[in-house]
Amino acid sequence: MNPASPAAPARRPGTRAASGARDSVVAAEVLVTSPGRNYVALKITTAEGLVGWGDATLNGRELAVAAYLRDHVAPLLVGRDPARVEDTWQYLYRGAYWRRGPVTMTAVGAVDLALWDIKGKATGQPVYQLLGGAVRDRILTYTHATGWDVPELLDSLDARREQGFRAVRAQTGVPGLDTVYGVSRGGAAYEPAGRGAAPAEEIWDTDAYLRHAPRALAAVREHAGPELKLLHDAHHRLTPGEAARLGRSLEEVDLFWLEDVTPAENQEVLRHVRRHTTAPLAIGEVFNTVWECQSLITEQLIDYVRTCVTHAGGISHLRRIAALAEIWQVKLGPHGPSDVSPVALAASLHTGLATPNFAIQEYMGYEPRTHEVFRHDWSYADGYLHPGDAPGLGVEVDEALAARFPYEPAYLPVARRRDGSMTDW
Ligand code: CS2
Ligand code: MG
Repeated sequence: MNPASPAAPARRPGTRAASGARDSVVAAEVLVTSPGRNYVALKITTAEGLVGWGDATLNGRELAVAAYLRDHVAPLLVGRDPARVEDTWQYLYRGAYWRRGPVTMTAVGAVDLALWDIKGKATGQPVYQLLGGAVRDRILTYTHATGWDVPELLDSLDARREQGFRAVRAQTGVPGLDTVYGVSRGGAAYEPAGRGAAPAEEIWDTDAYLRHAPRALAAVREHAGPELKLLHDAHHRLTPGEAARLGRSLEEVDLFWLEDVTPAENQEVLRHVRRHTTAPLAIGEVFNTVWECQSLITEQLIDYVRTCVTHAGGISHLRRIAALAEIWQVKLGPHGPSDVSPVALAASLHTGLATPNFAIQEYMGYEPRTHEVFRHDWSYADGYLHPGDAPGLGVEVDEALAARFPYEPAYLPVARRRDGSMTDW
C-alpha cells in the first residue's frame, strides 16, 4: 500500500453518521466537588442536548481518575454515538493497551454510567427497564453500626433498627487501641478521610482484635435476636489462619457475611479459609474486573461478590460479573460507601432491580450537602432501596452548588503494627 495514496474520508465506527441520523457526544467534562467528601463526576452532553452523569470517584486517588478522563478519554468521546454503550465500553477497555486497574476501570465505569443515563433519557425509561425490567420490587440494604464498646455498639444498632434497617454491619473498638478504622469514638466520623496532604497513621493489633471481636459480635446477636441480618468487615487485615479462626469463632453468631478477611491479591488463601469455616464470605470491593472474580466464583470460595459499579467498569461490566456469579450461585452485594457518589448508588440500584442474583446493597448514607449537590430519585424506606422511575439513572448534579465545595486532599488512615511496620490496610 502506498502510504501517500489519499485515504477515503472514512467515518470512525461509533461516530455520528454524516446524515445526522444519530445523536453524538459534543462534550465530556469532569467535575470535582467536595460536599462533605471528595467526588468526581463525569458529565457527557450530546448534540440533542441530553446530559448523562457518571461517577468517577476513587477515594484518595480522585485526581488521578479526573486526569485520566480529562486527558485520555474525553477527547475520544466527542463525536461518538452515545447509544453505542457496549461498543464504547469495548473501545475504552480493549483500546487501551494498559488494561484494568482501579484508575482505568473507574474511568471506564464513569463513561458507562453516563451513557446508560443518556440512553434512559433518550428513550424516556429508567435504566432498570432497559436492563430487562424489575425482577424484584425493592432492594434489601444494609448499613453500619459502630460503637467503641459493646453498650455503644448496641445503642448504634438499635438506632439503625429504628430507622428500619433489617441488615446491619457491626464494627467494634478494640481494647488497648486508640482508634480503629470503621469505628466511631466519641462521636467522631467512623470512616474518616482526613483532610490534609498525608494520611493519619493508626496502630493496629490483630491479636487484640481476634480476642475481642467474637465476644462483641456474640453480644450483638444476643441483643438483636435471630432475625437481624448481621454483617462484619475485617478490612483485609488477617492471615488465612487468622481468618479461618475468626470464621469458626463466629459460626454461632450466624453472620449474613464476613467481609474482606484477607488481602484480596492472593486469592488462593481463601481455599484455606473456606475449608475451616462455613461463615458466608464476601469479598471484592477493591476488584475492578470479572477476571479478579473468576476463580473465587467458579471455585465457590465466596458467597457474595462486592464489586462496586463504578470501580468495576460500570453497569455493563457489573452485569457480566453478575452473570458469571449466577451460574455458580454466588450473589452480588455491592460496595456502597459514602466515598462513591449518589450517581454510583443509583447505577447499582438500577442494576440490582434487574439482576436476579443481586442480594443486598450497602448503604452508608450521605451528608445533607451531598444529597443537595446530587439530587436523586432513588429512595430509602423500611430497610429497602429503590432506584426510582425517572428516565436514566435519576440523578442530576447541581453544578452551581457543587462549585461551592472545592476539592481538598483527603486520605483514609494507614495502619502500622505495634512494632512500627506497615500492616495491610
Ligand atoms: C468499607 C469501605 O464499606 C465498606 O465495606 O470497606 O468503607 C472502604 O473502607 C472505603 O470505601 C474505602 O474507600
Ligand atoms: Mg468493606
